[in-house]
Amino acid sequence: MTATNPFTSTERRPHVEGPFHAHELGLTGRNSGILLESLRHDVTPTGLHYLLNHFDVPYVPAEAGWKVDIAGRVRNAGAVSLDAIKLLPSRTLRVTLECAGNGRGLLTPRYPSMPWTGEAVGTAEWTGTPLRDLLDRTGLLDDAMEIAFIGADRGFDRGHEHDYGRSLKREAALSEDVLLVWAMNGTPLLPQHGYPLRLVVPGWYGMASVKWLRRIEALNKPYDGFQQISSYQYRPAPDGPTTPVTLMRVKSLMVPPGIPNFYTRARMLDAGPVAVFGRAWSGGGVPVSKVEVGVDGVWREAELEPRPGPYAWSSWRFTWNAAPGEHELACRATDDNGDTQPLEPRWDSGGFGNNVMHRVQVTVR
Ligand SMILES: Nc1nc2c(c(=O)[nH]1)N[C@H]1C(S)=C(S)[C@@H](COP(=O)(O)O)O[C@H]1N2
Ligand SMILES: [Mo]
Repeated sequence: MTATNPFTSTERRPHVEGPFHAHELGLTGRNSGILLESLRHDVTPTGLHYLLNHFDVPYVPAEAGWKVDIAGRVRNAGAVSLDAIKLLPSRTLRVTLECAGNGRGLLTPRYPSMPWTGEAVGTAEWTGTPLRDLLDRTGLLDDAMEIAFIGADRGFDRGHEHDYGRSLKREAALSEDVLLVWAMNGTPLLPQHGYPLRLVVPGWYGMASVKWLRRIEALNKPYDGFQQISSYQYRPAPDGPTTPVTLMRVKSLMVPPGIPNFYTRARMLDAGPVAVFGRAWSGGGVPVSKVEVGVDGVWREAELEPRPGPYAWSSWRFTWNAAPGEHELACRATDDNGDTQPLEPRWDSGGFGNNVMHRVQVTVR
């Protein structure tokens, strides 16, 4: 690879194979995934929730004085204080969030970015004001077709300097489930999760849920921020057409049974009945209809619990009669749209939306 100046090069980074680059390892040190064993918790303890920050976490010592600028195609533009937002009616929603890049590190070749394997997911109780209530008070003009959300973090990607920002179409933004959130699991947001205010867009991949929210702009044309049009686009062929990344795809994960090998994370367990436990979810409020567990390629249906809310993962259970030897366990979910997790990763140029089945290698003694 020829050395290019990352502040001026607007090229997409060339795909790589094999060993992970020091820059990828640097990103895995900054952005953590859930520990698979903590899938047991219905609500992920806050410190175990996954994390994805593109730039630096803004230093916000206190929420006093935090304001959100409301601008663009609205009747009443101006700054609204967080205090005023908190006085509006609030809701708490249990939401499973997953990073759109989850599984990127499993693709060959892969795009050099955060090389998630499968752990970029978590479920939290998010408390905030429906965005709709704020927009109703602000008054959207008839020609406002998109609402953009801008965070307080800024950086460069592929030569573009920008504040992290994303938009929603007017109709999506006006759903009562899109929240301006100030609390996670009953306590103020942690700095790394967007303190003091963030957006949470249930059912969507995580990139839509803009943290450190400081500006809301109503637009009469499509938002053209970098994270909207240049990143977060599916590209099944490197130079082919793109489609925007939006709702989460159906997915499942299991708590790896037994005890781990420290380095490989392969599992060791005793022969006999094993209670295998996991989670499954899909996007857009679509329920999971079925989870199957594969033992050495033979699939059987798991017992699926009803989900506790339209945006929260479901739990599932499966009893495996483990016989001595080497085995591969796998799980895959299907949702009410009839979408099923693929057995092989679907390649994507930017590494988005990889919802391949989850596989775990097990030694039974
Ligand atoms: N301002 C801002 N918001 C952001 C991001 C960011 O880097 N900056 N990352 C997004 C991405 S890609 C994801 S997956 C989620 C992660 O949210 P979490 O770190 O609270 O789990 O935040 C989203 N919101
Ligand atoms: Mo993400």
